[in-house]
Formats: sequence, C-alpha cells, structure tokens
Amino acid sequence: MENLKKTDPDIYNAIQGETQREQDKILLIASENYASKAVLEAQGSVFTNKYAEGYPHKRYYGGCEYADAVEELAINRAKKIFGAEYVNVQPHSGSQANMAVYFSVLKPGDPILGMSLSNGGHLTHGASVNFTGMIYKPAYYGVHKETGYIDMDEVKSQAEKHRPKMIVVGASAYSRIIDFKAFSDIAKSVGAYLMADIAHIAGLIAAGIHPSPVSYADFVTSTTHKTLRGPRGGMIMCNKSEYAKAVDKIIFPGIQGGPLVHVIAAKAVAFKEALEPGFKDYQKRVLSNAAKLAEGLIKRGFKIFSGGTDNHLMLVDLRDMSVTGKEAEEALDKAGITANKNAIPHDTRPPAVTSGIRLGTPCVTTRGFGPEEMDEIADIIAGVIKNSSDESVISKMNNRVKALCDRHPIYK
Ligand code: DSN
Repeated sequence: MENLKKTDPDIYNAIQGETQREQDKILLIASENYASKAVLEAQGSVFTNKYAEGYPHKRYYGGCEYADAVEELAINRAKKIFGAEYVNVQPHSGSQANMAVYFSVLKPGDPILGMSLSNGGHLTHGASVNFTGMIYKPAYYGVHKETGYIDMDEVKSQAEKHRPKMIVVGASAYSRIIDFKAFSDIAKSVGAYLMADIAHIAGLIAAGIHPSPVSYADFVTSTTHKTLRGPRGGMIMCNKSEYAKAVDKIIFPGIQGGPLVHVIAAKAVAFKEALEPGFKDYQKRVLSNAAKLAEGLIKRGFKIFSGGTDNHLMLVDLRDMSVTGKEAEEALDKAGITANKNAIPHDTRPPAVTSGIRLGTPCVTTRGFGPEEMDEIADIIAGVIKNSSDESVISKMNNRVKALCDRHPIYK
C-alpha cells in the first residue's frame, strides 16, 4: 500500500489501525466475517473505474466486455450454489436487495407481514423507522415467549388477520432453523408473495447445512458478506422469469445507477470459494463452534435465549443478571471482545440498553479457532460479565484474549 501511504497517510493509518484491531480482538459480531485476500484484491481492482449500467451484453456504455464476463461469472456461480433460475448480483446492499423486491411487486400502502425487529427481525422487514414501515402497512409476528422459537401459529393468525401482499421470512437475531416450507404454505393460503431474506444464514444454506428457501419463496434476498464471507453487498434470487424481469428493472434503472463492478468481481470470487469443498467444512465448524460457545456459557451459569443455537449465532439472555446488554458490550470491548448488545424478545429495557448480547462465530472460525478456543472464550466472557466493573479482572481477561489472537493470525 505504498501509494496510499504516500498520498493519504491518514487513510493509510486508519487501514493499518483497523487491520490491527481485526487481528488483536476476538470478533463475535454475528454478521461480520474476514473476506479472503482474493476477495479483497478483486474488490480493490480497476473495475472501480468502470461504468456498466445495464446488464451483461445489454449495457448503456462501451468497453464492458470484461465487466460482462465478471457479472456472468458471478451470476452463474450463484445459480450453481443456490440452485436458483435467476440471480441479480447488482444490489449494493441487503437493504437495496429487499427494496428492489418490494418495489417490483408491491404498491405503496400494501400490507406486509414480517418478523418484528424486537423479536429478531430486520429493519427492512417493516420497522416503523425504515422505508418499509413508512411506505407499506406492516404487521408483525415474533417468537414464543417461552420457547424462543418462531411462533408459526402467530404467523398464520397474523397472515389471516392482515391479509398481507407479502410475507417476509428471515432474521438478524434468531438462532434456530427456519421452516421455509411452513412459511410458504401460509403465504399461499392468503395469496401473499413470500420473500426469504437469508442474509445471515446464506453461507450455511450454500453449504447445505440449513434448509434452503429457494424452491419455496418467490424471492430470496441476501447479503454477501456475512456467513457467505464475500464483499459487502447484496443479491436477489428467484425462479420465475417475470419476477426476474421486474427485479432487474427496479434495480436498474429503478433504484440504482452504475453497478459496483469491482464488488461484483469480489462476489464472483467469494462464490467460487463457496463452491470449493473446504467451504462446507468451514460452515460446519461455524456451527459446531457456536454450539460449543453456547454450551460453555450455559455451563458457566448463563442463559441462552431459546436454550441454545442451531446456527452461527446466539442471544445471551442477561435479564436475570444485574448487568445490562450495554454494560456487557462495553466491558467485553475493554477486554478485547467485540460483540453487540441486542434486545431479547419481550425485553423490558430500552433498545439502547437491552438485556442481551448477540454472539456469532463466523469470524473466529475463519481465523481458525476451534472447540478449545470456544470454551476459553466462554470462560473469558463469563469472567468479564461477572466482574464487569473490576478493572484488574478485565485486564487479565484482555491478556488471555491477546494470547488467543496471537496464536491465530488473520491473513497469514
Ligand atoms: N446489521 C446487520 C446485522 O448485524 O445483523 C443486519 O443488516
């Protein structure tokens, strides 16, 4: 990065600082990952210079032969991974992907049904502060207060009551397997479109270790940077040509201009990596690490919401403890563990405080941590949360974090 260092030392230093932070901390944010060097190289390539409005072989600019090749590779690899007929790899983000689906088949004021944000859903599934809550008429379902599993009876009764034009299934903080077929049956029974937002679990689905919604949902959207381990971005899949046409038109020229060809190139690289045999093994380890971390925390007296995890994340339920989600997040940060506070479904504390923390294992698994490290991390987390105001304990825990991170360098 010699050129950057010379041209802009401030940005160079920030990148160096961030690289060091990602090395020295244990990253447990469930939606993050370490993209490979190959992905980073493609994303940092000359394709950032290229305008390619339109789609392969139907562009509004000349000189798109390499952009076409890149986008076709990305599309074909994504089709192969997920078994979808049509894929649009241009969405700049998961939010843009979702927006394109809504805009392609709904009208302002149409009723929609999604998982509530407070129960683990996502902003773009109808939250009042989001465009989806402003433009459409949202209704919500959630999880059982007792079991923590999605309440399918509530999904059905809400669908029958509100007659949504679209049902959205997917979550940001849900640790159990999602029954896409059951959602599809309900959507069909009320004549609603079904959109599955698999942003969090795309990598698990790609590896075949979480059921896929591709044959059940009318639209499947995702980000590419979470468990899928690609560059920051979005994608949309569907199986009907009329849906694909509508989505393509909304993405461009509807809501986006020139595609980020450098990001599409990096998506293609990530998809190639996802088709390699090692990817399945990686995703299996993400899952076994999450299970081990949950087990380690339960063993040390913590409650995991819904009793455990079937995927890459878990919600640590602090409702019975004196420490809030906010305090836990801050104490963990001091000890070198990066995680986020998260409302527990039916939380009585406000969203800026919360009674939970969300932990995920995609990052730590990528850097090579296994079951032993998971148990040690559980021990460190327990030490920190139970002694959140004791600086000497936090400092000891920080030394243990550093030792773990030193043993597993990133980007070696
Ligand atoms: N912000 C993402 C997450 O952390 O789950 C969702 O978009």
